[in-house]
Amino acid sequence: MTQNHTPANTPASPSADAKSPQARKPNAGKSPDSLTPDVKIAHGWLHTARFLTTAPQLEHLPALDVPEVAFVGRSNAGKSTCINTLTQQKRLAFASKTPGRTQSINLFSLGKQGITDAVLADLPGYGYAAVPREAKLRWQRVMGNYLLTRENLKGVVLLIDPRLGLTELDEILLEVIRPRVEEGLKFLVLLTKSDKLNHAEAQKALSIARLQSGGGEARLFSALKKKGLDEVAQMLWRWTHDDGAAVATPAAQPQDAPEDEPPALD
Ligand SMILES: Nc1nc2c(ncn2[C@@H]2O[C@H](COP(=O)(O)OP(=O)(O)OP(=O)(O)O)[C@@H](O)[C@H]2O)c(=O)[nH]1
Ligand SMILES: [Mg+2]
Repeated sequence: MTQNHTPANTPASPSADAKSPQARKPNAGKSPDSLTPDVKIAHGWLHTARFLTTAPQLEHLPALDVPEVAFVGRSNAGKSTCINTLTQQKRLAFASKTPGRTQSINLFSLGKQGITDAVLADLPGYGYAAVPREAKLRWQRVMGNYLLTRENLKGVVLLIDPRLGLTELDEILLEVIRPRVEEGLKFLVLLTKSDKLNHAEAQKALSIARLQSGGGEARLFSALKKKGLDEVAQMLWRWTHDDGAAVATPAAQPQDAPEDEPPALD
């Protein structure tokens, strides 16, 4: 099945608006009409997401010259659901109650009028106990190499289920990317499924995540409650448009996406 999506027609003057002070204002819980133009632009841009390609191995990934943002984290943390929520598309990335659903690196193009100006990468999760040891090690190597060598990688969103906290594999990932973060790679810890926590638990999880990630950016997110959506959308927009205008390349031809069952929130 080819996944085609119609780009949203949000009026955009990205370079000017992305730099205004309003770009830093969160708008959680506000109706679309009351959102700042920056939030509308960020959401309109994310809504243009379309499937680009899937790569079971690193060498199958196309070399791209547009900024790429990778969604990484434990199996079942909510990476695919987060991408679907941010892009307002139900089945762009394959989400499932069964851990280990995403098995390849899936790329999604972003950009209006078919012009790709950034790419989102949905990575397979790690730490799922039922995966054979060999497959686990192979995947850890692939992911490590991806994070270290992907030239157009501009940002990493590490998704954590706050009820589990940072696992050993999350900490290894933090170590792997630390040198690149020091060189300017954008990085965000996103505490997913925050709808499962009460306010006090969520605030505590946020403080711990900030400490454990070395004082980096951390945010609460809930696909179910649409929490954190505006902030993350704006952040992704800024990461990929920090020069005022992203390099535009002709849109790559989308390939056929594999079939899958619809997602269900747990
Ligand atoms: N309650 C709640 N459930 C969520 C949320 N986000 C994701 N889920 C559920 O968590 C499960 C796993 O979600 P996925 O998006 O498939 O997780 P993933 O990180 O992509 O998993 P892998 O592909 O196995 O690495 C699904 O049943 C989702 O519906 C959320 O914000 N709240
Ligand atoms: Mg997934």
